[in-house]
Amino acid sequence: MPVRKNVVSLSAAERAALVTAIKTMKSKPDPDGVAGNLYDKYVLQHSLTMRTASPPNTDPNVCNMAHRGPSFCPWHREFLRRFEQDLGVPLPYWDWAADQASGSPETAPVWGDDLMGPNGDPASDPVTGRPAQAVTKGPFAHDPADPASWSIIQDSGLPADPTVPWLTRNFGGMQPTLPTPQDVTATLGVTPYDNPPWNVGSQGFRNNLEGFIGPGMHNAAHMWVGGSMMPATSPNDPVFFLHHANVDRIWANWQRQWFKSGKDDYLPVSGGPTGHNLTDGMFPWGAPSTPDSVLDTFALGYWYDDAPAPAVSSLNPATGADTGGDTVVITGAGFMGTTAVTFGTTPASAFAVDSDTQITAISPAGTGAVDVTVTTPAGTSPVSQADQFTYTAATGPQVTGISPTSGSSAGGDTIIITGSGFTGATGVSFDGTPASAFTVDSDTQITAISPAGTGIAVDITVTTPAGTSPPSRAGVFTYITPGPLVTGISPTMGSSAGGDTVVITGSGFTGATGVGFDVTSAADMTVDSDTQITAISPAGTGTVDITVTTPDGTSPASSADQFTYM
Ligand SMILES: [Cu+2]
Repeated sequence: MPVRKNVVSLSAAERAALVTAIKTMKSKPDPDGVAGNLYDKYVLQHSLTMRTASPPNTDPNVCNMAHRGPSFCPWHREFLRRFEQDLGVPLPYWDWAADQASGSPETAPVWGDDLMGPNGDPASDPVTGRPAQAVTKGPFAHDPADPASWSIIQDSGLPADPTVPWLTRNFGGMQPTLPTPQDVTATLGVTPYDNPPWNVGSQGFRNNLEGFIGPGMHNAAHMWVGGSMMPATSPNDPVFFLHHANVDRIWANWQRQWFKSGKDDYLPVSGGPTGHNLTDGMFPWGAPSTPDSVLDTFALGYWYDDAPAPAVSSLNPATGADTGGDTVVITGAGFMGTTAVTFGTTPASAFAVDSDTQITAISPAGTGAVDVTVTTPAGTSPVSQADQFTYTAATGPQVTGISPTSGSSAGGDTIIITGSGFTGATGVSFDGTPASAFTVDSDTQITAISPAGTGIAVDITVTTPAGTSPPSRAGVFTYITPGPLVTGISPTMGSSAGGDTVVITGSGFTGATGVGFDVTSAADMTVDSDTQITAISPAGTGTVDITVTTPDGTSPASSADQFTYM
């Protein structure tokens, strides 16, 4: 699974592979046959989406299919996911707030000649037709003499752009500074995700991150770069994708910060503009590309290099019975997306991720001292003194199994109870009702006779002078009401004169003493097996229930036993 790295962390080989992959997309065809090449497909798709209002026939500057509304975050996540698949290498992100904090964002590594290339040249060149602010160095400089050089495109639905085909940038010209780390922290603190009227005028995290309110964030970074990053065709500048990976990373960190707090949900579920509700198909892809489908980056198969690996800082309690079954609260960090919790090498019997910093787990059986570890796609928690769980020998009796696990509600069944600490047992209980009789066969086995019972599932417990066994899943006994049950008849119709052969299927038929067609007894009957009776119908009219009577009772009437006279 790809890890999206900070662009400053890329190796020279990774920088070269990224630039090659981007330029290669310009030489591949658009599979849709709309744009001139695979890269430009994304330029036109972004521009068209930005020009398409939501709801339809309103103003796209109030809300469009991917901006100025709730789907801003999920739409660009899906857009980048598709682009990254076509790119073939993981997208890095441009952490503009860190560059701003460095004091010289215009010379940050992202603008190196082996990455995105530098700011535009303020001077124009009438000889070549080069406009002011054209990028003249690096991999994405346009050169009219070199057909393989980087060319940007026009969207015919937009006003003509005289700079095309030159990539232009104008650092700080429109917007003097990039957002700061403090701006990022403040934005991460905003909840809920979004609010009515679900557009450019909304309060909430999304509109702060998009930048129409608050410190400007996404919008401010577009404007600080300027030039080709300004119009709806902004993916013309490949830094668009590094910028939006950073925007997506901030959303992922917001999702982690508020994970399971009740404030982390995507909004709206419904009632918002078309394409912006939780399960709306997003423009232009449609379902299954919905906001709901992109909420979990782990599920999408990627995450960012600042996603914390899990770490365990404490257990409560840190000790438990060697038979397992104890509830253990695990505290730490980086638990979002947990795929496994282990006690030593044994998986927890069960676990629930309560928040990014807490997991509740049920201990498996074990011995001695073991490390409790948590695994997410981002890694497994390192073992430490803080994660040690110590098993202690259970005192008193323990039930670890029963056989059979079910019996008659009339009682009288022989139940073998296995476990430990049974020597000297003074009582065996079925949910409070004493066993009719029991024999301690050994320290690990008791034979008990079930009492009559009415409960569906009851706990069998053993009491000795050392205590009573705790109820456990292994000791649950199910009472079954005995008696015959009819589950089918064939045929389901016959003559009103009687004399038809009817095969009755079901259970508990052994020892049957009668078959009724309502209140009239069958003319004849043969018990073929415990699950089948062959009967001869008596004369009758209308629709009747066929019932079977044994010494345990009479089968209840049901739709499965209905026979119609014709
Ligand atoms: Cu956009």
